[in-house]
Amino acid sequence: MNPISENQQQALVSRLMQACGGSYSPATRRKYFISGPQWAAAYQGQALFHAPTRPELGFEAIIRKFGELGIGHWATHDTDVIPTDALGTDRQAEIVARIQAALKQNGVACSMVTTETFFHAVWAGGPAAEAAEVREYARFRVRNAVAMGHELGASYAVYWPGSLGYYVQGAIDETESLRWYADAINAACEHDIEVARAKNRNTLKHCLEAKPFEPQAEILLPTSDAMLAFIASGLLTHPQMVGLNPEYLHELMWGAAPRAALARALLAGKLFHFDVNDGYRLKHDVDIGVGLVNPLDWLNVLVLLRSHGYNGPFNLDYKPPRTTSQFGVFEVSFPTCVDRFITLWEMAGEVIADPIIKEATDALKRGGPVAGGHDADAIARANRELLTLHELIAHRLVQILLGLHRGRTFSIA
Ligand code: GLT
Ligand code: MN
Ligand code: MN
Repeated sequence: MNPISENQQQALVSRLMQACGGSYSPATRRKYFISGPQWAAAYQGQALFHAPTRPELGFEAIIRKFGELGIGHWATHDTDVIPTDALGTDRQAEIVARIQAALKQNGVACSMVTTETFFHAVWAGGPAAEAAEVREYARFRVRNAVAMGHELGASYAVYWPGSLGYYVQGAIDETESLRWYADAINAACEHDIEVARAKNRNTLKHCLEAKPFEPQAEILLPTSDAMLAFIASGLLTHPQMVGLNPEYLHELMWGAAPRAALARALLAGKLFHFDVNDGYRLKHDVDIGVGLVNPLDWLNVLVLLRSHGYNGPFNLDYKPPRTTSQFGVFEVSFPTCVDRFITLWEMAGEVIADPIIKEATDALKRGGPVAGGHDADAIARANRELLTLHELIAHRLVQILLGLHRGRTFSIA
C-alpha cells in the first residue's frame, strides 16, 4: 500500500468527512442550545501518563471556530482564559474585554462560567480545606467568576468541587468540609444577588456537578443525588438559586442509569444545565463524544428531556481523542459531535410522535379488565399479555435508531 504523504492527509480527512454526509448547516446548528467549552477545544491530549498530542490554542481561535461551525455558545473556567495570578486584577478586565470582542465578532454568546477549584496547588486539600485562608481564597474565586459571568453575559455558573474528598480516610471531618463547601456556594449566590442588582440582570443559575471519583479516591458529593441532598440540607442560604449540572458520563461512572438520574433531577426541579458526552460504565472519565458509545441510551435520555420540556444548555463536555489532530478537532470532532446530538434530538421527537409507541404506552396505562378485590393472581392475569409491550417498545426504539422503521431490511441472497 502506498503511504499517504503528510501534506495529503488533511485533504483525505476532509474528503471522507464530505463523503460521510449527514451534516447540518451552521445556521441549523445554531438553533439548538449547544455550548462548546473552552477547555474541550483547548485540550491537548495530556493526562497522568500521556504527553500532549496537540499544540495550545487560545480563546480567540476557539471562539472563531465555534462561530464558523455554528456552535452558538461558549463556556469557560476562569483560569482557562485568565492566568491565576491575574484573577481579579486589571489584566483580567483586559482579557475579558478581548473575550467580549471575540464573542461579538463571531456571533457567539457566553452561556456559562465555571471556577477552577481543582487544578492549582492551592486546592491540594480541596476547595473547603482546613486553613481558613484557602477557604477565603475559594470564596474570592467563586465571587470573581460570578462577576466575570455577568460581564460576559452568562446565565449559568457551574461548580465541579473536584478535590472535595480525600485519598486517605480519617484526616478530615466530612460534615465540617461540607459546611465549609456550602460557605463558598453561599458566597457565590450572595455576590450574584448584588452584581445582578447593580447590572440590572437576572441572577445566574448555579449548577453543581458531581463526579464519583477522580481526582480523589473518595469524593464527598459523588453523584447528582448527593448534590440534591446537599442543596436540600439546610446549609445553603439560597437553595432556590442552586441546581444541577449532571454530566452523562459521571452518572455512568458510578453505575447509574443516566436517564433515571436525570428523571430524579427533573422531579426536583433542579435540572438546570447538562454536560453531554459518552463513555463506559464503572470506568474512568474518558469524556468521549456524545453518542459514540451508547447511542440507544442517548436516544432514551433525549426522549425524557424532550418530553419534559428541558430547555437548558447541552454542553459538549467531551475531550477530542488524543489520536485526533488539531485540524481534526474542528474538521471532525466538534462538527460530528454536534451533528450526532442534533440527529438524536430529532429522533427523540420521532419517538415521542411514533404511533406504535404511543398506542403501546396508552394500552399499558389502560391496563386489563379490573379483576376486583386484592387477588394478586387475578390482577397479574388481567395484565399478562399487555406487559409484552415493554419489549415491543424497546424494539421500536432500536428500529427508530437504526432507521428500520422506515422499512430498511437486510436479506441474505
Ligand atoms: C473537569 C471536569 C468536567 C467539568 C469541568 C467543569 S472541569 O474537566 O471533568 O466534567 O464539567 O469545571
Ligand atoms: Mn462536566
Ligand atoms: Mn467527565
